[in-house]
Amino acid sequence: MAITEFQPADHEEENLSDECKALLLSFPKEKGWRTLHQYKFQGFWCQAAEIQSIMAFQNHFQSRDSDVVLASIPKSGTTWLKALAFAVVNRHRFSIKSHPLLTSNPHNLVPFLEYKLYANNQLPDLSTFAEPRLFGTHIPYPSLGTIKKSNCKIVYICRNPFDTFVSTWHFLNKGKPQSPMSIEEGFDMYCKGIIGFGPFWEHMLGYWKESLSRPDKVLFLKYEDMKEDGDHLRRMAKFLEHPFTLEEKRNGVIEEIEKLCSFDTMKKLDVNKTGIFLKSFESKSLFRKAEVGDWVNYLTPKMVERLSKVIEERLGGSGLRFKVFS
Ligand code: PPS
Repeated sequence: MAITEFQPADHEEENLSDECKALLLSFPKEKGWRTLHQYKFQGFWCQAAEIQSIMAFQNHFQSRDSDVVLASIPKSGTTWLKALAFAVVNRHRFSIKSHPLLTSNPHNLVPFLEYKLYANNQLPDLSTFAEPRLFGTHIPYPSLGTIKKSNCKIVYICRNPFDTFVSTWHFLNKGKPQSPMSIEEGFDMYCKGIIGFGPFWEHMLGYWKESLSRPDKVLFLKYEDMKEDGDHLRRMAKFLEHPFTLEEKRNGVIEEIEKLCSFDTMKKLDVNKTGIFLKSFESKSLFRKAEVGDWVNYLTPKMVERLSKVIEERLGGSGLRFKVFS
């Protein structure tokens, strides 16, 4: 197929390699949320620039057994998970008072494989990273390349689809105030599965099933449970082979980390009020409300009925259940 047939839709598509442009011609294409188009690549929806990064990641990344991979579909609590995991595995390196999380956004401390490390035609030198190396990703489980073959640990955070949708809709519209997408249109696409790294049900099921068959390698956390109590932090520390000692528990280390990574603390930090992450996003857009059940303020009864049906059809029988009210 001639590469010249590929018509870039926006500046993000202009910077693609010829190989990527040629491939895009063969992929199903839909209207994008943030970019003009999104494409179906390896069974999930993705923007063109990310497809190029993911292919580079799949060709070059060599996972180590000691790696820690923090996975999620966007707007499920990724930022929070990154902060918690970074604080847990590095707790002997930094004191709470001068902690890097007070001056850096979690996305800068735990880089995304697809948005950062392999973005913009880069091949990163990861040999200098301190062990355990912490990486973030939205890539679905089947497309994780060597991560699937290694014995590294994966922590997945999952959020109920109602709140995830509302959070996504707000976040993506913030990035394009001139041409916002209506909630009705966004909701229709979400229910059809046409959302970055989705369908959401396939993303969740990929990690859910893996967590059931390899519980020592994949930890499946739920945002709503995490909001309820600190047990998730103890579980995650144990899973990552950095369990809290009795002395740490007595000295309140778990509570200290919880407070450091809490929404209220992080939202108020200067770095998160004024900073930028991933080149063009305002860090403050990562910290909106952080509530369980905020969807009741946005979705009509018809929308709730439709999404409930999708969840039942796609996830019913899997054992995966969601808490949707606080
Ligand atoms: S991203 O862009 O995919 O990394 O976004 P992500 O972090 O996954 O999701 C953003 C939502 O998470 C809320 N948030 C938090 N909840 C609890 N604790 C902490 N520390 C925290 N930080 C961010 C954030 O407010 C977004 O949810 P909504 O419902 O939009 O408020």
